[in-house]
Amino acid sequence: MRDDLTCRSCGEPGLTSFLDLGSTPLSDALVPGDTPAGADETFPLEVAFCRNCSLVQITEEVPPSKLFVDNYLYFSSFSDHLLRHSRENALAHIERQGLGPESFVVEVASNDGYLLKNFVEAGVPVLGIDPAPTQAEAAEANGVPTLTEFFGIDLARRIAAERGKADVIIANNVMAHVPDLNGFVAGYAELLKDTGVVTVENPYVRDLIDHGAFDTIYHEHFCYFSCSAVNALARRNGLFLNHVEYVPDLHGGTLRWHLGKRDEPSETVRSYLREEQDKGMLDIGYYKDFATRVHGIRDGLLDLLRGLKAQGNTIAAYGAAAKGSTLVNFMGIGTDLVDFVVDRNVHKQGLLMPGVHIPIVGPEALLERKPDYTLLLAWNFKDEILAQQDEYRRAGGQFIVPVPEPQVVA
Ligand code: JHZ
Repeated sequence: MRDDLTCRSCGEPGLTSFLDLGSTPLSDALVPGDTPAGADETFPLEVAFCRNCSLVQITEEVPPSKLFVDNYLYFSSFSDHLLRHSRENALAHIERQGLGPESFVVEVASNDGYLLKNFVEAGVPVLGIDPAPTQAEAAEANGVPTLTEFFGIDLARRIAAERGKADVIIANNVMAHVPDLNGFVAGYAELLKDTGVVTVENPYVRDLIDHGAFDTIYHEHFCYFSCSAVNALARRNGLFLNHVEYVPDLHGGTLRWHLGKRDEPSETVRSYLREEQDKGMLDIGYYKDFATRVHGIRDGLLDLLRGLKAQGNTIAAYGAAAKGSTLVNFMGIGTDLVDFVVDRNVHKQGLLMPGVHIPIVGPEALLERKPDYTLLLAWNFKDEILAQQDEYRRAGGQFIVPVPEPQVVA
């Protein structure tokens, strides 16, 4: 029990800790090639549960200005799968809400404009908000007007006053990144028209736990959401959870929550809330053996990698993802086991994975250097990456998928 902490959402005093991943560097803080070993700053990474509103959250709060502004290199447009998913999402909004030139769509954490560009193409006015300057610049170049700021209630008021209220607010993979959760959600309510809809996507904490996806826990992600936690959070801030969609093949299992100003829940809401209660997700018992399972994954993967190495195999990794950083740092996988990491994101190439300092290069290195095995750190894009690396696989290269349990895929 951490009596020194209160819940980020409901303010309940005391949180129950259930997993300690040690002290790790910031997952997206990739470092230059000449950084000396041991120089990276690390922060405790511990996960806890709120017995009142059931929100899963980390205990440490690294300031967002440290996490997202300097050297934040995540660009949404490097996955074809995510681009397709986002386009479908935009088209569904346009159709369902009957959006047109008089409408107004706002996206929080609009990154490089990967999603809003679809509305722009359809003639729907948009505004992107993202504090990361390089991504915001890329969005502007994509024709997506973008404010380089953190979203919260003050900015929501300012936009509402200057531009009017929004028909649609989209917030994908951002609600987990916010320390002041209530201020953030109150901002949605402030900016939304009475008839408008907010859609929020985030990995589902049920799947994180059930699939052993411990590596999606890192300092950028303050919270890990269930429907029950989102329902309570929305109501506390003037919104209602009205619909839930499940996207199984995105980030290991994602939910899209639809929030609005009227309380008109569809059957999906009742059914998810009931299921979470029936599964025991509102109780610490559900999370208790997670640490044991995570240690099992660590031991299994380290045994596998060390065994392969001892037999003379060469090993690389695919995806300098934030989750990859949690995994290699928690497990202590360095250049003694993995020679290099490949990543399609040109901004990451030439840098080193934080902490363990494995060099990052372009994906062509797999065919050039033909490692016998490649640890798939971006396992959430398994189908896309395996298909794209068909030639490497035909040349004998094999992938290792780390979760839910280490597995070799020829
Ligand atoms: P990816 C991201 O986490 C970012 P990360 C963020 N923190 C978040 O909240 C979660 O998602 C949900 C590369 N790649 O997206 C691109 C290829 O090289 O799984 C990325 O660097 N080739 C906001 O960072 C990395 O892999 C490819 O074909 O854990 C994937 O990172 C593809 C598809 C990706 O997430």
